Amino acid sequence: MIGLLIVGIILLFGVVVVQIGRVTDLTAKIRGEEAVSRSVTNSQAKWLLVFCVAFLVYCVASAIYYKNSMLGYGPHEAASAHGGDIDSLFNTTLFFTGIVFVLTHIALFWFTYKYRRVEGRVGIFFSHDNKLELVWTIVPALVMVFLVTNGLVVWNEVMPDVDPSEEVLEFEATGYQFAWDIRYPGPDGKLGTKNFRLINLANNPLGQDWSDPKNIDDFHPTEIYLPVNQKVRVRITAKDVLHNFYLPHFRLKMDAIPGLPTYFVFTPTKTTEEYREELSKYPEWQVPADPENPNGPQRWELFDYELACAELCGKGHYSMKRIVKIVSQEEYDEWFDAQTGYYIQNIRNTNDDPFKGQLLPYEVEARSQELLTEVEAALIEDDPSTISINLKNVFFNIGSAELKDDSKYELDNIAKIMSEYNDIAIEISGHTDNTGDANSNIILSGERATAVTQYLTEKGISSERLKAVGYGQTIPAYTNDTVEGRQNNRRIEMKIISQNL
Ligand SMILES: [Cu+2]
Repeated sequence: MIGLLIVGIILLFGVVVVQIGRVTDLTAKIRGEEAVSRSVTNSQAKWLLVFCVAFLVYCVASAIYYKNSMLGYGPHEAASAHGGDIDSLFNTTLFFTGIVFVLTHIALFWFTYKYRRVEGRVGIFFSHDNKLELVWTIVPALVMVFLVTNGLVVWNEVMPDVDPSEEVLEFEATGYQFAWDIRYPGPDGKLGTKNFRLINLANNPLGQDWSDPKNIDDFHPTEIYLPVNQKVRVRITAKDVLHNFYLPHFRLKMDAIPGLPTYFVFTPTKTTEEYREELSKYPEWQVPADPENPNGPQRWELFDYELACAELCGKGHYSMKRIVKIVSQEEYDEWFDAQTGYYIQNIRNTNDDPFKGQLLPYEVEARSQELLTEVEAALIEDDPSTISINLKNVFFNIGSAELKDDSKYELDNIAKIMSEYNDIAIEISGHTDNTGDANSNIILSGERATAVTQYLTEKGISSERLKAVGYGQTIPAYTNDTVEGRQNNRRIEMKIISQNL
């Protein structure tokens, strides 16, 4: 309907223009061409002056009216350490180009008025003037030199990379059609290596090389969290076409190029909360975020920094948005601790895992803590011997009592705990599932328990504090009807049988 209306208006406008032309033609014929031409020129020249004034007033008025929506003004002061420099660079440039803009327009329209056609006036023949040439070459050159120098100074302040010895938080952003993959280093603080040949959209979107230990704890969060006042280095790259990593509130914009990683170093200086607080002082932000829900939260309350793609990279370009939260160091640490590595969540012990069936340092570490907690919990019981502790990281070769290498972590931990609590004696018991001959199961489980106590003796624990028993299949802890249950039943347990030796 609106489309039809617009077409109608355009058609009518065309008809009006054609009719005016005809009327002008007719009057010209009646009054004589010359007189008509003079009057048309005069009125055009005056109207152009009016247009010039109206245009300049409109430009200035709209700039003032929309001031608080523009970056660098009102509530939109830069939220990063370098942002102020960029804003003042823009303002300086705007100051000079603004003067040129206004003067050029005044000159343009004033000249069309002043030099309109006047009966009997002839143009001056003017071929060359050295002074004029010098003036309009030197003045813009000086202004340009000033602007470029100023720009270079800011560039050199904003763009340097971090010193290798400097402590920075580094994360990586990879653009693709149409989203960002964000990757943070885990507790080791280092991003793992990547290889584009390893990219697999199902379970390795970035092509991380899992045999690199630095990759084990890298995580892929959905939101970008950064601690306030912490220097951050973003590694920026892309997987398909050109994208652009754009954080408008931090005055950060950098191309994301496939095959050519770029970076940007910046320091956020305002938390999301502080920015919201700033916005809350402006009436245009004190309105309900959802007009249909007038009592709901206001616009400023729902504000979030965001990452956008500033390259027209395809038809889903608009959807390349990610929320950025700037928080206090404590909040950041809390968020960071709650993240789980991509490898741990998606790859560990699958067929893509190069470490399948092996213990990894983070698992050894976690288990060591867990075992100590279990022992301490048993020790505060009235009768610790009622508590069976499953030694889940003790492994044997199939059908034999030969300990696998990875068992040493668990057993070394037991030795350590027994040296610390040097007044306890323990029973190590072997258990099997219900497959095979019951008697041979008793024998095998006994031999396995003995292998454990022998290892502990070698580690300096007195054999008087150790007892090995084989229970075979007599004490199943799980059902023997499932594969998993049977696997869990094949186990080594530990019990504290006496205290205060
Ligand atoms: Cu893009």
